[in-house]
Amino acid sequence: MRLFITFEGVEGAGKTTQVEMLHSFLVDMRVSVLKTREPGGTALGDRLRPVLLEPSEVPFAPLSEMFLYMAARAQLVKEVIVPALNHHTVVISDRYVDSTIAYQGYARGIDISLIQRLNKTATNGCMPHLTVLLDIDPEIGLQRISSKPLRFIGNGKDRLESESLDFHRQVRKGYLLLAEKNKDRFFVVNGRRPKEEIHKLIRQELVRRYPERFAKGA
Ligand code: T5A
Repeated sequence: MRLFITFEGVEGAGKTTQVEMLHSFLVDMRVSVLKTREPGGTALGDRLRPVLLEPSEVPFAPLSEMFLYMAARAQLVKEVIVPALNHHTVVISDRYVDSTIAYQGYARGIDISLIQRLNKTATNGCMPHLTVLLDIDPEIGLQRISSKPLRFIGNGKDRLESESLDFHRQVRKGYLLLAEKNKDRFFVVNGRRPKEEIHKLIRQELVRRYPERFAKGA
Protein backbone atom coordinates (compact mmCIF):
# COMPACT_ATOMS: atom_id res chain seq x y z
CA MET A 1 0.00 0.00 0.00
CA ARG A 2 1.32 3.44 -0.91
CA LEU A 3 0.96 5.88 1.97
CA PHE A 4 2.25 9.43 2.01
CA ILE A 5 1.52 11.56 5.09
CA THR A 6 2.36 15.24 5.42
CA PHE A 7 2.32 17.54 8.46
CA GLU A 8 1.45 21.20 8.11
CA GLY A 9 0.91 24.21 10.32
CA VAL A 10 2.27 27.58 11.36
CA GLU A 11 5.66 28.02 13.05
CA GLY A 12 5.92 26.09 16.31
CA ALA A 13 2.65 24.21 15.78
CA GLY A 14 4.39 20.96 16.79
CA LYS A 15 4.94 19.35 13.36
CA THR A 16 8.48 18.10 13.95
CA THR A 17 7.45 16.71 17.35
CA GLN A 18 4.53 14.77 15.82
CA VAL A 19 6.57 13.58 12.82
CA GLU A 20 9.11 12.10 15.24
CA MET A 21 6.41 10.47 17.39
CA LEU A 22 4.59 8.94 14.42
CA HIS A 23 7.85 7.77 12.89
CA SER A 24 8.90 6.01 16.14
CA PHE A 25 5.45 4.47 16.50
CA LEU A 26 5.57 3.03 12.96
CA VAL A 27 9.14 1.79 13.41
CA ASP A 28 7.98 -0.02 16.58
CA MET A 29 5.17 -1.57 14.51
CA ARG A 30 7.85 -2.77 12.07
CA VAL A 31 6.38 -0.67 9.27
CA SER A 32 8.88 0.42 6.63
CA VAL A 33 8.81 4.20 7.06
CA LEU A 34 10.84 7.20 5.98
CA LYS A 35 10.68 10.72 7.38
CA THR A 36 11.77 13.79 5.54
CA ARG A 37 11.23 17.52 5.61
CA GLU A 38 10.93 20.59 3.45
CA PRO A 39 12.96 22.46 2.54
CA GLY A 40 15.62 19.75 2.78
CA GLY A 41 15.82 15.99 2.58
CA THR A 42 18.29 15.90 -0.35
CA ALA A 43 21.77 17.31 -0.91
CA LEU A 44 20.26 20.08 -3.05
CA GLY A 45 17.44 20.75 -0.58
CA ASP A 46 19.91 20.94 2.30
CA ARG A 47 21.88 23.57 0.36
CA LEU A 48 18.75 25.56 -0.41
CA ARG A 49 17.50 25.43 3.20
CA PRO A 50 19.93 28.04 4.61
CA VAL A 51 19.41 30.21 1.52
CA LEU A 52 15.69 30.22 2.30
CA LEU A 53 15.83 30.44 6.08
CA GLU A 54 18.80 32.61 6.98
CA PRO A 55 17.81 36.21 7.65
CA SER A 56 18.46 38.39 4.62
CA GLU A 57 18.96 42.14 4.50
CA VAL A 58 17.66 42.17 0.95
CA PRO A 59 14.01 41.09 0.75
CA PHE A 60 13.37 38.12 -1.55
CA ALA A 61 10.95 38.72 -4.41
CA PRO A 62 7.96 36.48 -3.61
CA LEU A 63 8.34 34.60 -6.91
CA SER A 64 12.05 33.93 -6.28
CA GLU A 65 11.19 32.55 -2.86
CA MET A 66 8.45 30.37 -4.30
CA PHE A 67 10.67 28.93 -7.06
CA LEU A 68 13.38 28.05 -4.53
CA TYR A 69 10.87 26.07 -2.46
CA MET A 70 9.62 24.42 -5.66
CA ALA A 71 13.18 23.49 -6.70
CA ALA A 72 13.82 21.81 -3.35
CA ARG A 73 10.47 20.00 -3.67
CA ALA A 74 11.05 18.74 -7.23
CA GLN A 75 14.37 17.22 -6.13
CA LEU A 76 12.86 15.65 -2.98
CA VAL A 77 10.00 14.06 -4.88
CA LYS A 78 12.21 12.60 -7.60
CA GLU A 79 15.09 11.50 -5.41
CA VAL A 80 13.35 10.41 -2.20
CA ILE A 81 9.55 10.40 -2.04
CA VAL A 82 8.57 8.57 -5.22
CA PRO A 83 11.27 5.86 -4.95
CA ALA A 84 10.23 5.21 -1.32
CA LEU A 85 6.53 5.03 -2.16
CA ASN A 86 7.35 2.67 -5.05
CA HIS A 87 8.98 0.39 -2.49
CA HIS A 88 5.84 0.55 -0.33
CA THR A 89 7.64 2.55 2.32
CA VAL A 90 5.38 4.91 4.24
CA VAL A 91 6.63 8.47 3.73
CA ILE A 92 6.12 11.19 6.35
CA SER A 93 7.06 14.72 5.40
CA ASP A 94 7.37 17.75 7.67
CA ARG A 95 5.75 20.28 5.26
CA TYR A 96 4.98 19.83 1.53
CA VAL A 97 2.82 21.43 -1.19
CA ASP A 98 0.34 23.07 1.20
CA SER A 99 3.11 25.12 2.84
CA THR A 100 3.70 26.97 -0.43
CA ILE A 101 0.00 27.63 -0.86
CA ALA A 102 -0.33 28.90 2.71
CA TYR A 103 2.90 30.95 2.91
CA GLN A 104 3.62 32.12 -0.64
CA GLY A 105 -0.03 32.08 -1.71
CA TYR A 106 -2.31 33.22 1.09
CA ALA A 107 0.33 35.19 3.03
CA ARG A 108 2.61 36.58 0.27
CA GLY A 109 -0.19 37.01 -2.24
CA ILE A 110 1.01 34.89 -5.18
CA ASP A 111 -1.86 33.59 -7.29
CA ILE A 112 -3.05 30.32 -5.72
CA SER A 113 -3.90 28.66 -9.03
CA LEU A 114 -0.37 29.39 -10.30
CA ILE A 115 1.11 27.73 -7.20
CA GLN A 116 -1.19 24.76 -7.64
CA ARG A 117 -0.06 24.34 -11.25
CA LEU A 118 3.61 24.62 -10.30
CA ASN A 119 3.13 22.21 -7.38
CA LYS A 120 1.67 19.72 -9.83
CA THR A 121 4.64 20.12 -12.16
CA ALA A 122 7.26 20.00 -9.38
CA THR A 123 5.75 16.86 -7.82
CA ASN A 124 4.61 15.20 -11.04
CA GLY A 125 1.20 14.98 -9.35
CA CYS A 126 2.49 13.13 -6.26
CA MET A 127 0.01 14.19 -3.58
CA PRO A 128 -0.23 13.15 0.07
CA HIS A 129 -2.95 10.67 1.03
CA LEU A 130 -3.27 12.27 4.44
CA THR A 131 -2.32 15.76 5.61
CA VAL A 132 -2.32 16.45 9.33
CA LEU A 133 -2.87 20.14 10.02
CA LEU A 134 -1.81 21.14 13.52
CA ASP A 135 -3.89 24.23 14.00
CA ILE A 136 -2.71 26.78 16.51
CA ASP A 137 -2.79 30.52 17.05
CA PRO A 138 0.53 31.73 15.55
CA GLU A 139 1.18 33.84 18.64
CA ILE A 140 1.38 30.64 20.69
CA GLY A 141 3.50 28.86 18.07
CA LEU A 142 5.96 31.75 17.85
CA GLN A 143 6.09 31.89 21.65
CA ARG A 144 6.98 28.19 21.76
CA ILE A 145 9.89 28.48 19.34
CA SER A 146 11.20 31.64 21.01
CA SER A 147 12.51 29.41 23.81
CA LYS A 148 14.58 27.34 21.34
CA PRO A 149 18.33 28.03 21.44
CA LEU A 150 19.22 30.99 19.19
CA ARG A 151 19.87 29.67 15.70
CA PHE A 152 20.47 32.82 13.69
CA ILE A 153 22.34 36.05 14.22
CA GLY A 154 20.23 39.05 15.24
CA ASN A 155 17.03 38.14 17.04
CA GLY A 156 17.68 34.40 16.59
CA LYS A 157 14.68 33.99 14.30
CA ASP A 158 14.81 32.66 10.73
CA ARG A 159 13.70 34.74 7.75
CA LEU A 160 10.09 33.50 7.80
CA GLU A 161 9.70 33.52 11.59
CA SER A 162 10.70 37.21 11.46
CA GLU A 163 7.61 38.08 9.41
CA SER A 164 4.83 40.04 11.12
CA LEU A 165 2.16 38.42 13.25
CA ASP A 166 -0.34 39.43 10.58
CA PHE A 167 1.64 37.41 7.99
CA HIS A 168 1.48 34.33 10.22
CA ARG A 169 -2.25 34.88 10.79
CA GLN A 170 -2.73 34.84 7.00
CA VAL A 171 -0.78 31.59 6.85
CA ARG A 172 -3.08 30.02 9.44
CA LYS A 173 -6.17 31.30 7.65
CA GLY A 174 -4.82 29.85 4.39
CA TYR A 175 -4.32 26.44 5.98
CA LEU A 176 -7.84 26.41 7.39
CA LEU A 177 -9.25 27.28 3.96
CA LEU A 178 -7.18 24.52 2.38
CA ALA A 179 -8.48 22.05 4.96
CA GLU A 180 -12.05 23.14 4.29
CA LYS A 181 -11.58 22.66 0.53
CA ASN A 182 -9.82 19.29 0.86
CA LYS A 183 -11.82 17.65 3.64
CA ASP A 184 -10.98 14.09 2.57
CA ARG A 185 -7.25 14.63 2.64
CA PHE A 186 -6.95 16.87 5.72
CA PHE A 187 -7.14 15.87 9.36
CA VAL A 188 -7.20 19.00 11.51
CA VAL A 189 -6.03 18.74 15.12
CA ASN A 190 -5.99 21.42 17.77
CA GLY A 191 -2.22 21.99 18.21
CA ARG A 192 -2.72 23.27 21.78
CA ARG A 193 -3.53 19.81 23.06
CA PRO A 194 -0.76 17.93 24.88
CA LYS A 195 1.74 16.19 22.56
CA GLU A 196 0.75 12.66 23.60
CA GLU A 197 -2.94 13.39 23.08
CA ILE A 198 -2.29 14.72 19.56
CA HIS A 199 -0.20 11.65 18.72
CA LYS A 200 -3.01 9.40 19.92
CA LEU A 201 -5.57 11.23 17.77
CA ILE A 202 -3.32 10.83 14.71
CA ARG A 203 -2.94 7.12 15.37
CA GLN A 204 -6.71 6.79 15.74
CA GLU A 205 -7.16 8.58 12.43
CA LEU A 206 -4.77 6.15 10.74
CA VAL A 207 -6.77 3.22 12.11
CA ARG A 208 -10.03 4.82 10.95
CA ARG A 209 -8.67 5.31 7.44
CA TYR A 210 -6.60 2.11 7.09
CA PRO A 211 -7.98 -0.46 9.57
CA GLU A 212 -6.32 -3.48 7.89
CA ARG A 213 -2.91 -1.93 8.18
CA PHE A 214 -2.94 -0.13 11.53
CA ALA A 215 -5.64 -1.62 13.77
CA LYS A 216 -3.21 -3.99 15.53
CA GLY A 217 -0.77 -1.38 16.89
CA ALA A 218 -3.22 1.35 17.91
N1 T5A B 1 8.08 27.42 4.05
C1 T5A B 1 8.25 26.08 3.85
C2 T5A B 1 7.47 28.22 3.08
O1 T5A B 1 7.34 29.44 3.25
N2 T5A B 1 7.04 27.64 1.92
C3 T5A B 1 7.22 26.30 1.66
O2 T5A B 1 6.84 25.82 0.58
C4 T5A B 1 7.84 25.49 2.68
C5 T5A B 1 8.04 24.02 2.44
C6 T5A B 1 10.62 26.12 7.27
C7 T5A B 1 10.12 27.50 6.91
O3 T5A B 1 9.89 27.56 5.52
C8 T5A B 1 8.57 28.05 5.29
C9 T5A B 1 7.80 27.70 6.51
C10 T5A B 1 8.81 27.83 7.60
O4 T5A B 1 8.86 29.18 8.00
P1 T5A B 1 11.39 25.18 9.58
O5 T5A B 1 12.58 25.49 10.44
O6 T5A B 1 11.33 23.83 8.98
O7 T5A B 1 11.30 26.28 8.46
O8 T5A B 1 10.14 25.63 10.42
P2 T5A B 1 8.89 24.89 10.90
O9 T5A B 1 8.55 23.81 9.94
O10 T5A B 1 7.83 25.89 11.18
O11 T5A B 1 9.39 24.21 12.25
P3 T5A B 1 9.33 24.73 13.70
O12 T5A B 1 10.42 24.00 14.44
O13 T5A B 1 9.35 26.19 13.76
O14 T5A B 1 7.93 24.27 14.23
P4 T5A B 1 7.25 22.86 14.44
O15 T5A B 1 8.04 21.78 13.78
O16 T5A B 1 5.86 23.01 14.06
O17 T5A B 1 7.31 22.67 16.01
P5 T5A B 1 8.20 21.68 16.93
O18 T5A B 1 7.66 20.35 16.90
O19 T5A B 1 9.62 21.93 16.61
O20 T5A B 1 7.83 22.31 18.34
C11 T5A B 1 8.20 23.61 18.71
C12 T5A B 1 8.30 23.69 20.26
O21 T5A B 1 7.01 23.46 20.81
C13 T5A B 1 7.03 22.31 21.66
C14 T5A B 1 8.27 21.51 21.27
O22 T5A B 1 8.75 20.74 22.34
C15 T5A B 1 9.23 22.62 20.86
O23 T5A B 1 9.85 23.16 21.98
N3 T5A B 1 5.79 21.57 21.43
C16 T5A B 1 4.72 21.64 22.23
N4 T5A B 1 4.51 22.30 23.37
C17 T5A B 1 3.28 22.16 23.97
N5 T5A B 1 2.29 21.36 23.45
C18 T5A B 1 2.48 20.67 22.31
N6 T5A B 1 1.48 19.92 21.81
C19 T5A B 1 3.74 20.81 21.65
N7 T5A B 1 4.24 20.28 20.51
C20 T5A B 1 5.49 20.76 20.37
